[in-house]
Formats: sequence, C-alpha cells, structure tokens
Amino acid sequence: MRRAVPRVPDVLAIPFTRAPSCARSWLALCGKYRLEISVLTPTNPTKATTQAHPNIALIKYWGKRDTALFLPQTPSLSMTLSGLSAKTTVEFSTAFKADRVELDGQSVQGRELERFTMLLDRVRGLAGISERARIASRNDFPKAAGLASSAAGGAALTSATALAAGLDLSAHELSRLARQFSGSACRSIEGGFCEWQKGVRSDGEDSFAVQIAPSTHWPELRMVVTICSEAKKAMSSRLAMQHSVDTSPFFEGWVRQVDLDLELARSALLARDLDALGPIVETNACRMHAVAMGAHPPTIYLKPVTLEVIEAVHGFRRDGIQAWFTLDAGPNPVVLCLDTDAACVAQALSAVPGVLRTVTASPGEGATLLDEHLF
Ligand code: 2P0
Repeated sequence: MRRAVPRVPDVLAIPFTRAPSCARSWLALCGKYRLEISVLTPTNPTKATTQAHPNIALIKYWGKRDTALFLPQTPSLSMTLSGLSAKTTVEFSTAFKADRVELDGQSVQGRELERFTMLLDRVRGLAGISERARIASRNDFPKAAGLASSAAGGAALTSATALAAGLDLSAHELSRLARQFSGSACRSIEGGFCEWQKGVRSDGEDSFAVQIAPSTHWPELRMVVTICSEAKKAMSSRLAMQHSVDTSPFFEGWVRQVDLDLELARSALLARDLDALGPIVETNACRMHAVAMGAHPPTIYLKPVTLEVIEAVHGFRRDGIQAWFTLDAGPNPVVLCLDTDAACVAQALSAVPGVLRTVTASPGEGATLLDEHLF
C-alpha cells in the first residue's frame, strides 16, 4: 500500500517533535502520521521508508550560482518518470554510534558519506534531535543508465529522513532540502511536470521546484530512454557544469537564453502541444552540450552511437512521427513522443547498432511513503 507523503501548508509545517504532546496525539489520531512517526520523540527513535522516481529535464539545469547551497544560475523544467524508482529507509536511534549508509548493499564511505551526513545534520537541526542514522537505499534501475538516479535517490532520501525525524514538511520545503543533496533531486519530490525556480536570494530559500502540472495533465506523453552505454562517465555532471561556468565562453549566452527556452517549453507543455514542445526541448539540450563542448578542455558526452540515435530521431520526423530527443550529461538520448508512437520508436531505436536497450516511461508521481522497510 502506498500513500502520498503528507503535505501541509508551510505555516503548519512545525517539527512534530516540538509539538505539545496533546497535539502529537491529535495529529496521530487524525492519521496524518504513520504509527512510527506518531510515537517519535527525540529519545524515541523512528524509521520511515519512501519511494521517488527519476526526472528528466526538458529544459536543463547547467551551472550553479552557489556551489555550497546548490543554487542554479537558471531555472529548469522536468518530467518525473513513472515505473523506475529509488526506495530509501532511514532510521534514527540512540543505539547508533555513527551515521551509516548503504546504497544497493554497498557501504558508503569518505566524501560520499559526508554528503549524507550534511543532509542528516540539516534535518536533525530542524527536528531538534541528535540521534545518528542508518540509511539504506535501493534503485530498481542501473545507476549509470543516464536516468538521473541521483534525483530519485536524493528525493527518496530527503523525504524519508524528514519523516523519520518527525518533521512534517511541505513539498516546497522538502524540495529545498533535496536541492542541497543534489540539485536535480528537488524536481523529484513532486510528480508530473516541475519547474525549479532559480530564486534570487543568497540563502536559497526561494530556490525549489514547483509542480506546474500533475502527471494526469498529459498521460499520453512518453519518454523513451535509449541506453547506449552503462559505463561510468569520465566527468560527473557536478564537475562538468562547474567547468562550463569557469571556462566556457558560451556560458553567458546560455544563461541569457534559458528563460526564453523555458517560457516556450512551459506554454507548449501546458497546451499539450508536442509540435511546439519537441523542438525547444531538442534545441535546449543541444545548447547545453554546446556550452559543455565550448569549455576548455572540452567536455564531450556524445558517443558515435548517440549521433546514430539522433539521426534516427530526425528520420522519424521525416516519416511523420512526432519525436524529439533530449540528452543529459551522458551519451544516452531520451526521446520525447506520444503513446501511440512509443512502441514503434522504441523498437526502431533498439535496432540501432550500439543501442543496448530502451526503457519507456510516462509522467509519474512524486515521493510516496511506503509501509515496507528495507531493513
Ligand atoms: C538536469 N543535469 O537538468 C541536468 C542536465 C545533467 C544534465 O541535473 O551537482 O546530479 O548534484 O546539483 O543534479 C545533473 O546534475 O548535479 C543534472 P548536482 P545533478 O537534469
């Protein structure tokens, strides 16, 4: 059984552990909290498990204005994908001597562990607790498949951590927290189509993702993820985007252009007009890669097979099929099309030499609370 992660308006989002005990019982009775959450106190540890899905940007996030707070230089727009998911269980306990994290059964150490500890510390600060945590996370899709696994994992982690700590945060508050784990994770807290507002404040309080349309807005839309390589990329998107900010002469042009790209994409999306959305999605992805390729030394994510897939997508259009590609920081194109063409597109792309397989996804839901824990 699944439930949406509880949401309340920001004004009501008080840390549960700080609520008076009568209020806690009342809230628990109202069913706003699951049993584990309802008995949480700073000395009474609790556990929560959530699931979240990857998102693919229609208008890309590429470049930060603040690397510590994960504040982007430009806004971005994404679709959350159905089907594929990351599940995360978080437990706080006085019995734990240190924070412990396992991703797909592998223990996380060093700098990677510090990223988790930073998020845990933020949440512990908000909840007024000091217990260490145990975290386990599992993806049902390969990490290196170009499916933005850090977005799904980051959104599941943030929502589970907040719930396990007894916080009842609004979607926007969760998005703000998720952003500081991995920028794109802020767009997977809610489902459907989300716009990450870049914000203007230096503290980042106005930089979070807002759902502009739910998954039901355009259920016929499909993304065919075309996996050409599962190898770990030579340069992470985090390093590559900073390298573009620092050295690409095209970066300024990118920043000037994105607002316009996003406006076009938003109107086309809200009008469910694929003939208008497809071209701007494809152009925006190429603009992002042009910025990366203009860096010194250049960052090149495209492989020969990537170009073969792009050729095939252009061929679809010559044959009257509405299909446009987008490309993240990797060699695996994602093809935007309608449900009526998705099977044919997927079949044709699977036949391109070098393509390993395809995964077709429709608009999906945001982070949800699960009953079954991973440990
Ligand atoms: C996006 N990407 O909008 C863009 C397009 C990659 C290409 O968001 O440093 O892993 O953790 O904020 O979120 C990938 O960047 O980077 C990404 P950090 P993240 O989906």
